[in-house]
Amino acid sequence: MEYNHQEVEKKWQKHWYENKVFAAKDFSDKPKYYSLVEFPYPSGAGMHVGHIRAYSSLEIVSRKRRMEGYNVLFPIGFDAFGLPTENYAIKTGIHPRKVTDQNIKIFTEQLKQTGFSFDFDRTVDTTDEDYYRWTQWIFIQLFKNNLAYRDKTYVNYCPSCKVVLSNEESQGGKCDRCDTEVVQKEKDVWFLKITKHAERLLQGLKNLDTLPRIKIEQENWIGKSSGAHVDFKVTNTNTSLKVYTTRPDTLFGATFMVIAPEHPIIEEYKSTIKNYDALINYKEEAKKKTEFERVELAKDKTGVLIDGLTAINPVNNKEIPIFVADYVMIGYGTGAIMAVPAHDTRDYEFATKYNLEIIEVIKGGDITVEAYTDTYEGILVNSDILNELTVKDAKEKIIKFLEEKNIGERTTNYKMKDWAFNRQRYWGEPIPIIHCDKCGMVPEKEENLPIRLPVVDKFEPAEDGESPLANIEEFVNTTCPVCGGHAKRETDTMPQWAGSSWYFLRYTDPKNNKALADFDKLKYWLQVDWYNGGMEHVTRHVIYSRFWHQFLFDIGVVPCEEPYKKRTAQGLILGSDGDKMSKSKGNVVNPLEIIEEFGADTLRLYILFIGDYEQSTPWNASGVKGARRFLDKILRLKEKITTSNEFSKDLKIIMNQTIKQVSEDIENVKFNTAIAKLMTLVNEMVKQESVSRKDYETILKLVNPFAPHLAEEMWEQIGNTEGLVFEQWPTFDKDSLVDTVIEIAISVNGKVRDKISVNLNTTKDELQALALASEKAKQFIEGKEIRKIIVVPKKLVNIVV
Ligand code: ANZ
Ligand code: ZN
Repeated sequence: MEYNHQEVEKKWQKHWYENKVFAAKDFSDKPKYYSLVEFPYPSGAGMHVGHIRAYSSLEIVSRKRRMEGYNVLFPIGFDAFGLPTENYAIKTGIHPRKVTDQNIKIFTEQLKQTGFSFDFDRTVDTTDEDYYRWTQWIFIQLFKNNLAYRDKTYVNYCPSCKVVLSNEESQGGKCDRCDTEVVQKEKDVWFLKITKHAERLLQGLKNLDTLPRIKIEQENWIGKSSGAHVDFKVTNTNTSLKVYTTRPDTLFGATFMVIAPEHPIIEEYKSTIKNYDALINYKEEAKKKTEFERVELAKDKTGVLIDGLTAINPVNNKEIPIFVADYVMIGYGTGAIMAVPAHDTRDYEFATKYNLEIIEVIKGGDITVEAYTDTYEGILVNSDILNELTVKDAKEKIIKFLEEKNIGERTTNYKMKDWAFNRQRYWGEPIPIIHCDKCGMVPEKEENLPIRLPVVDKFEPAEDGESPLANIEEFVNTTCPVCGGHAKRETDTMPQWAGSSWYFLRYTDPKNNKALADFDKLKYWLQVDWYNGGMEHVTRHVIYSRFWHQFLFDIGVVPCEEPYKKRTAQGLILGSDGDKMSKSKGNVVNPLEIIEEFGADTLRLYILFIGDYEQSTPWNASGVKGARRFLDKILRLKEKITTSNEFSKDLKIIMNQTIKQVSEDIENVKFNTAIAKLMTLVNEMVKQESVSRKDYETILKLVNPFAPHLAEEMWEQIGNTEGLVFEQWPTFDKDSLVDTVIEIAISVNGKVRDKISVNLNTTKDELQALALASEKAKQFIEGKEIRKIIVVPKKLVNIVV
């Protein structure tokens, strides 16, 4: 029998989507389940296999949940602001709005061709005016609550994309999008004060159900450390240099200080410093390096001694030199450090290079070779009041000492920085702020939202990196919402992360025009029960959206403090050569070709069978055919089903085992082993002369989340009139998971006269008794003398008469 996948898949897709079978129902009595996948950027290239893998986990879970009786919200949308569309617009002159609409249409078609059970009526598009109106509204609330501010600072700037990048977007010192080396540029920047939430973002991780590595990445990003501030007096002045240190216990080993090239004390003591020009030159050089180069890469530490200023170590009153070096960052801690070369690797390298004093204060290493950085075993030496103490005790003691003497205090620090939140690009949400000469910066009136992007036909940023909106008079000139006078609009737009920081809220009420979403609907649907997405978004998008959510909770807009209950991340699909799929390598697999040739079900199955879901795994074309053969086998099994509503005797155990394993594997994102088990079961079924109706219905139900078109079709072909979507998920019988009952033959004088079923562990004596009690055997024993009874365990009992 040939399976016409094209016809069958179209038929079911039409049925599902036209009848809105997957529509989530607000306030239904069923328990709710909110499964969320990271929404795609609708690029012109359309869907690739990576998208399918990313959505498949919760596609399977959502289909299973519906069968378990849940009211499931499984939405999808489009994160459509951003550079690729804008760059395409610059190249072709086609307006980004038009490009976006086209791409969304294509993408939606492709998602439907794959059979995803999304609720397509709740689709959101971050570039839609009715959507970004609320993104702007949130920005205004942040501004009013002092969590959005403007400042002049050095920012990461990509000279090729001509945009300011956040730290998150320039990890490794390279532009996230084009890989160009990032440079530091002084700019007027909008910041969101995410650092205010650092501790809450850390605490909120405690209840997040996720893999340790996902938690650790977020923890490292937040980067909490605890230590102390210590004041070092600058010799012969009233000023002191404050440092942040995680190792106040090593204070007696601090033999010099290092400040960042941008440290303000250089300007303050310009006239006292004899080599001011050299310091300025050094600062200019440092500007050319990225933070990554300054902190991580530079094996060869550079620096300049400040000639004319020295400091006093407050615990031993020794005069120590002060250096300027670019391995100290102005934006972290206080921008100044006490250097302890004996126990800090960077300080050690620096001290060796400049021949500075190295004093051992922790016993245990060999400081003539390298810095000794272990803090677990060490005991303090050369440290006066701290001698003989452990590192831990020494820390406590010195902090108390510093606090008593008023020269320092206990402090906590976070590596995380405020979030640079503006871009000089066209295709983004305009920042809804107005600059008035009289009133300063004021937010646009909420009733005037959205501030629409003006329709233009030139999208390029100006050469100096100004936003293209700055050239549009009608946009820029406006009246001040406070005094009514002439004022100018902010012309920068928001970064792409804005729209994705709250989209999951909009899904609960996508068409609301009075609020970003109705509070009761939010209350019904939140939290997101399970969120799946890319590992690379764990530190950026997930932290950003948690920050916005916590803020919205604080101002009473959402009902819970944390948005997500559980988070997983899929691995990449690599090309068959093991490299990352890319056009230039020619190893990209087009999912639509596979859907065309083998069917969406085959593709879905194969993508989940390919390897462990959370690991990267290469593509393998021959595996696709194997997936298709599995489906063909299921199809052919229909020919041999009986009417029985019991499991076939020979299949009962494996049926129960499969139900158990598939159910559990899905919850543990072990889709590959779930499918392997289903394959084993189907092979067993193929071997049988017949299979019961119950056997067949069960395999269809179990396969349904993976290959829903075929499952629905066969379900209908065997006479069911209601679809599989809300059929009950199979349950297993605990007592039928292992084969415990065996058959024993009872023979008289070597001839089999009866067969009995006994438990596997029945003893020899019991077997003998059971044999003698057999009515059938009795007929041949009656009136005769029993000479011998031979028991072969697990096989037979022979009675010799
Ligand atoms: C003395 C010391 C002795 C340090 C020692 C470390 C080891 P984390 O854990 O990352 O927070 N530091 C402080 N501010 C800095 C800045 N702006 N740029 C570069 N380095 C800076 O690191 C805190 C430690 O990093 C601080 O503790 C300081 O060096 C350095 F055996 O102080 B430590
Ligand atoms: Zn004004």
